[in-house]
Amino acid sequence: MQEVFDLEYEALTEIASAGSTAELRDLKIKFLGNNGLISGKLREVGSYQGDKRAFGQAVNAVKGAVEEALASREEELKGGELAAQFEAERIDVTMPSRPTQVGYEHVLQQTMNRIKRVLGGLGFEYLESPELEHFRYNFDALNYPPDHPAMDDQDTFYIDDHHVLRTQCTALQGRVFEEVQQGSRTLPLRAFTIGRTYRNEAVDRTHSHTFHQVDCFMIDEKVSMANLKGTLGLFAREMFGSEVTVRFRPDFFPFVEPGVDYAISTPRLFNGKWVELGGAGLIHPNILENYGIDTEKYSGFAFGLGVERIPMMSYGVDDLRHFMENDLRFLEQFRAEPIELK
Ligand code: FA5
Repeated sequence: MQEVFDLEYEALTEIASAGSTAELRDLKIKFLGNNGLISGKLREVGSYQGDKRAFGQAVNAVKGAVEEALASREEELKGGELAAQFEAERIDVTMPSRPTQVGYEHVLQQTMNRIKRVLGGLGFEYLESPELEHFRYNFDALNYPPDHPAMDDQDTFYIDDHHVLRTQCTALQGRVFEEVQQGSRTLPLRAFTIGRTYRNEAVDRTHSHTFHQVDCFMIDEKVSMANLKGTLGLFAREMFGSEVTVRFRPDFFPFVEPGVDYAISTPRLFNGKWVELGGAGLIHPNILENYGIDTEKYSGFAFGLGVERIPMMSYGVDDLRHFMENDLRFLEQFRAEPIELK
């Protein structure tokens, strides 16, 4: 019988000194589990040599006492553990927060916004235009004779026999002149578009198969090369600052007569080297006449520029591929207004 009391003493002492609920679980198995010490004693009752009844009662009493001790010690330990867990997981509300990442518009988008502001300020209306274009707007409407070699300069991606990924934003002209012809748009007019342009071209520092152009034109009475030069001079100063110099040299495009190429130079960049931004000229009278516009009364100018060339010149970027590669180390240098989250 003494061994039963010894067992009770051992169990209660170990329970009292258990330091965690995990330890308690082990003790419960040790004493009360199927193969536990107290369960073993209960099995001995039947074969006990002596007062079986008193032995059985004693073992049961020990079992009850151990169960009770386990339960109350578990309560104590649980409370402490929960408090420790809360302490460990306490949130310090006074800690400074992590800075939120703010998005910025891509440098090309910033440039296009700027162009829109400058040309919009000069009274030109911004018009959207399709990237997938009818062959006739991209070429035929622009006075390209069929199979003219000038089209080879703008070899492109054909979608089918009649549709191409546009090679030049000048393709907008035919669409607008059609509206004039149909009477839904009146003269004088000033319009421009900006968008993605495609050519089947080998990629190098200054050329890509996918790039952006701004194309702008006006028709009014007595529009001359002086108006064109004045507009492009002003555009250059607005975009690049007052020290910029502008150069025009004769060039050929089927849709202008005379035609020029348009280059700028600034002492700040590329050692003042001339960089060609695009082409320009007076809209070819053939085109105006094709759309029923009276060339005795009206004339027009047009110009088309590569958008990538503009930030290249503003920031001294010597390779246009940087604009397409989406390397944040490059793009994060051009932070204008953060994008407004809606
Ligand atoms: C044209 O595309 C004419 N439509 C411009 C024009 C409009 C002339 C109106 C007269 C009147 P050009 O092929 O030169 O012209 O291209 C104009 C500009 O687009 C180039 O000066 C250059 O800045 C840019 N550009 C042309 N090809 C590429 C290319 N592969 N990658 C990047 N920019 C290009």
